[in-house]
Amino acid sequence: MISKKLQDAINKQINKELYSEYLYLSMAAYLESIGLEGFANFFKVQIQEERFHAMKFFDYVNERGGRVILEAIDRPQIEFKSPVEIFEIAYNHEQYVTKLINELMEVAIKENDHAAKSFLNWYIDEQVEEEASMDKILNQLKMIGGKGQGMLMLDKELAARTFTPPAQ
Ligand code: OFO
Repeated sequence: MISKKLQDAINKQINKELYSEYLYLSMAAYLESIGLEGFANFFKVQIQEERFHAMKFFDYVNERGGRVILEAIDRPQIEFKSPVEIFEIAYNHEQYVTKLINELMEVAIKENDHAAKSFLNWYIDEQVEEEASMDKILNQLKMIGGKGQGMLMLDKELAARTFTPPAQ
């Protein structure tokens, strides 16, 4: 059975994962509004990643005999200056999520919950990929200066992204 302390900490993280989904959905909406459908597709796929993260926590709390409690999701940012700003925000956000996962791991260590530590290792590894994928596109955007022919090519490339559930 999961401790109350860890259950509450994971419930908070479920809320953060759902917020990530909401933030990226808001970015997809903005990108569609300025005609960058490939960029929007990137975030629509990212939304599915975030839902996967949230549901993995959801199932884990239940599996360990805990209770999932859902809280209100914060309103995400609506307006953005450019795709470069979007990826800066997304990259910073992923670094923030990494910090939250590390804090969650600290709780599991303090609770001496080895099963939870093993479970959380998946998220530790996943965050390496999450940060890298945002950073990669941010760097590409900076290289092409966020405009011109390069933008169209990148938009086309991002249109091809599809969701594959992360390896378990
Ligand atoms: Fe993007 O990793 Fe979850 O929140």
